[in-house]
Amino acid sequence: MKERSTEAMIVQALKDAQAAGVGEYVSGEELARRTAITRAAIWKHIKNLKSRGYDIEAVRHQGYRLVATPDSLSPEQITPLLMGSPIGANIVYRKTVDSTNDLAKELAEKGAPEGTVVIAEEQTSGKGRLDRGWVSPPGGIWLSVILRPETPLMEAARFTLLAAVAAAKTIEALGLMPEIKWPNDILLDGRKVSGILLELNGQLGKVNYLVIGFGINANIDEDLLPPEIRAGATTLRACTSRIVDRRAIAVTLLTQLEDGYRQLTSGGWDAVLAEWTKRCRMIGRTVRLATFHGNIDGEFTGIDEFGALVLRLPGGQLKTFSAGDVTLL
Ligand code: BT5
Repeated sequence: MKERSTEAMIVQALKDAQAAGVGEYVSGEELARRTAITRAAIWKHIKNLKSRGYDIEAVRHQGYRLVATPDSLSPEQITPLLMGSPIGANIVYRKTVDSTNDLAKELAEKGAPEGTVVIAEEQTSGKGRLDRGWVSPPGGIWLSVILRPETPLMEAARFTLLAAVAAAKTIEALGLMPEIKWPNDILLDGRKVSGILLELNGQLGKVNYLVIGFGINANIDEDLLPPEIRAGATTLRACTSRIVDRRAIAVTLLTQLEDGYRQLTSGGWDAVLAEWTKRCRMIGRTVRLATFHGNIDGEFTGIDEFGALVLRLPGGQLKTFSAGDVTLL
């Protein structure tokens, strides 16, 4: 018990230095003075902390610096759990970023390899679709993946559906029953727990790169969501009544994406679509689709080969849509 309280004091001292930003290092002498133990004992505690997942850097003549706490989604925490999965082999980690999708696109332009993942603890201007925002306070999982599939531009939307399946399976691993809402929402009890934003760069007929951004409301404090969003949103913490392990969730997500990506790029679209369809409760029901050109009501009959939504209009005619927001009527 005594050991734990000494270690808590050490962590606090390192966090204070991190917050102050000056140098960020705390010398062994200083830590020994604060905790009233020897420098050798400090070293032993630092080793303990490291074994508990704290990433602490020790530099001769400077001291110790806290790089990451166990809950962080830093590569030090994530990489060992990924066990060599190509997606996540290269992780770019930021405490704060405007948008992981924007940073991922910037890196993709500069030639970042397929499988590069950008993760941030917080986004200051997280993006949704159609210039909407995505509120991203600390405690969530905000990450973007760069993929470079050999695929025609027309089929790029298949990857949004694949991403939704990966996110849904990840949430199911927590014992929850998510629902997918076309094209990219993951709902729990009818409220949004995760959103996906696919952005792409391509030339006529060919994709250069895709950036798939995942936002998962893991442990975020719902009070940090603006009231108008709060009503339609939920978090994994609220749905499980416990603090969830963000690292394990991020790793499951990347592994699920990797599996699905292999499947999809080796001719497995039908299987991906079946996984998607099974989790979409709107199929066969009458929905309203809000598009740029107004609302259209019809029966949601399914998804076509390009990932577009197929509606049966009141006259019986089938029509496909590649963008819009659906609600049940
Ligand atoms: C989405 O857009 O759902 C895509 C969200 C993608 C976010 C990820 S986070 C990592 C990566 N980097 C980024 O910058 N973005 C991606 P859409 O379907 O347009 O939904 C956006 C709407 O969801 C907003 O207009 C709000 O109403 C609502 N919303 C915003 N923040 C939310 C949150 N944290 N939880 C639930 N709903 C939210």
